[in-house]
Amino acid sequence: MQFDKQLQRQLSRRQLLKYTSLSSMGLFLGSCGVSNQSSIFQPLNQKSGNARELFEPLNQSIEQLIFQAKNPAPEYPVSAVEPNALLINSFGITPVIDPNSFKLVIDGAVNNPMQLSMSDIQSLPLISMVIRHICVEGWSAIVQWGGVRLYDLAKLVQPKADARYVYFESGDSYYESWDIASALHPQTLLAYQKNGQGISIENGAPLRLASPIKLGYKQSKWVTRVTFTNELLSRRGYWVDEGYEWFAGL
Ligand SMILES: Nc1nc2c(c(=O)[nH]1)N[C@H]1C(S)=C(S)[C@@H](COP(=O)(O)O)O[C@H]1N2
Ligand SMILES: [Mo]
Repeated sequence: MQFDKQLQRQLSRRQLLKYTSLSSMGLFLGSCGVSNQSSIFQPLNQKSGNARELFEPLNQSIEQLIFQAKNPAPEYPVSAVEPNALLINSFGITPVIDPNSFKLVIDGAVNNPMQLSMSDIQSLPLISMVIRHICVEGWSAIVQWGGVRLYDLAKLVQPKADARYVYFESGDSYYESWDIASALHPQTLLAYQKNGQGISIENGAPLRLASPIKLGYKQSKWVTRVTFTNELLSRRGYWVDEGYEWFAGL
């Protein structure tokens, strides 16, 4: 995969230069997205000061699971976008999250738990894809999403070898869980753009899941926390716990 090689090159160059502080991340990855030189990746624990440790490839056991994942889902040209077809579908309140103070927590079965600001996230490669969003309520929409691959975030936090699931908590108390292969699939993004603009609050700002390999109810909006686990907990998903299928693959 071309993009992975690119990221790998950037990261190994960084390793060669033996940067020990993550505060230089914005400088390096700035060419790929919005640069933010003052940003630092804020570790949740003491372990993480060392860039070498953070930018290693994922461990073999997890890479194998990802390669077993199925082929890419279809993408569309930008001209196919249906700007009005994406209906807002939220079970309850619409949380308003201040993007300036927001920190995405990534924790659980990982070696380097982190809290990332939107600037940190936007200094990682910006991936854009035009995909079909499908809601089980009988509507679909071709949407362009822009954001960061969960795979790239996983490279920072380094899931442990026995991590198998990823939990997503949302600002409206929605929750979801995914198998790790689908979560780290190259087309699974934490998106902050929709149809070329900043994502609206109703569509899940500042960060929402977007992936063409899962049904609409798996695409959590207002994601505040990503937790890797080695087992599936009884609380599996807001709609899943009402009887909808857990895997919900397309
Ligand atoms: N946090 C949260 N995420 C959510 C939902 C929700 O109610 N809360 N609804 C889901 C459903 S059923 C669908 S189809 C999509 C709809 O996304 P949209 O409102 O941006 O069109 O969001 C999904 N993600
Ligand atoms: Mo949905």
